[in-house]
Amino acid sequence: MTSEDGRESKGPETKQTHRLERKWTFWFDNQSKSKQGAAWGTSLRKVYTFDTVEEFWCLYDQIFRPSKLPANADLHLFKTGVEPKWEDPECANGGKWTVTSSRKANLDTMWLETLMALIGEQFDESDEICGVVASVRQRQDKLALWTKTSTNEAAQMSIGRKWKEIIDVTDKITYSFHDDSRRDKSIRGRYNV
Ligand code: MGP
Repeated sequence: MTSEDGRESKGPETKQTHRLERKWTFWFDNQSKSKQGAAWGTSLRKVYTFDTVEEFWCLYDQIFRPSKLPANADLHLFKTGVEPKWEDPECANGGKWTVTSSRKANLDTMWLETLMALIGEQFDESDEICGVVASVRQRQDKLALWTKTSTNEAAQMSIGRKWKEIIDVTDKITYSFHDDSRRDKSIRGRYNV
């Protein structure tokens, strides 16, 4: 449709959408459903890829809330093309900042604040970010922000500080290397902020 001044105008039924800087993908892993002894990752599923603000809110309203999940389930939002696995080339040399939560309401709020910060590109080192994982566990729920280059301490510290501001956390949080988690579960964090 063309208006009188010659510019393209949208028809009455066309809704305007707001495109994000990049594409993001939600993943879901319901480990409570996976068979005993099954290899890690067999229940991990890619759920939905989006690149507009409108799709994000639609998805968030309908399903993507950690408090709705059963125990032992994980929900992920990762950059499209990056798989939420240590084995993915973007994650292989990376690590994660982890924050725990004992209240479901709190987990939901921190999750939403993190999602908005990611899709809104609020981190200065956005190239360093892989994605975020919400894990519902019997003991304690947690959120983990995965980043790409674990040895780049300056970048990780900056991301950790910014993340704490975003989710309004004042307690110390810890960064662990995927390499350590892979090799030896007893090795704890490498950086604290
Ligand atoms: P987890 O899901 O990060 O911790 O890893 P969880 O379930 O909260 O349990 P916790 O007791 O360690 O706190 C749990 C286990 O899943 C790891 O020790 C690995 O055996 C396996 N695992 C987790 N991840 C993220 C991966 C991965 O990316 N690749 C592979 N191969 N195994 C993984």
